[in-house]
Amino acid sequence: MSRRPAPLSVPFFAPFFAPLFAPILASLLALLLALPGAASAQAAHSLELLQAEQTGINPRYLLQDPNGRSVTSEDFRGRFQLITFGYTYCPDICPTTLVELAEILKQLGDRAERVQAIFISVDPERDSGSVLKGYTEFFDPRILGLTGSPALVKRAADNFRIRYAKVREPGAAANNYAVDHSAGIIALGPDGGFIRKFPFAMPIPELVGHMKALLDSRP
Ligand SMILES: [Cu+2]
Repeated sequence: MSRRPAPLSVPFFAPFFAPLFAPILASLLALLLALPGAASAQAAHSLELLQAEQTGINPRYLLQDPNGRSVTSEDFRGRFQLITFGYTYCPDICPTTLVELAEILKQLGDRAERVQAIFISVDPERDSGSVLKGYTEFFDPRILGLTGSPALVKRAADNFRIRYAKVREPGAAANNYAVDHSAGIIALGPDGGFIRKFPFAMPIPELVGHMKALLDSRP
């Protein structure tokens, strides 16, 4: 899925926005929590098999954390990974998805220790380590922000079949652009293998239900 938001003149995540931002997040969360979830476990399982066969995802990345340390997909062996791609200036998709990741971690309680949530920025030019860290921590300190050189980011996105492209209005300043990007959350298992992709804005009760089932299936 791809969206084409209008380029922003100010970053979505600006400290002076925080007071405005909290009520927006609260209403977004209320909306997501209210949506019904009804997929049966059997149907979900069949869907996962189908997706694994069809996606062609190679779930590998080599990127950097906000402190500049190298992080690879192998670093989280033994734990599940929930990975989403985006950028901190994103007006809608990324905030929604990070609210979802934060809620999954919260609702899993202690079991969240077996899950690493990861936000990969496809906008390394603007998403410096400190910007990325501040952004993910706003939602939940357990969400790890990763990015890297444009080449490394491109390779990771290609591996995960994620598309992204800058969109700049004619005449806009060089650093004033939006980034179209694929949405959704990709789940990797404790063996590092691709499990499934959760579509954008799947209701939180469904996401949590799927994650509990996954944790149960691989004790
Ligand atoms: Cu986004």
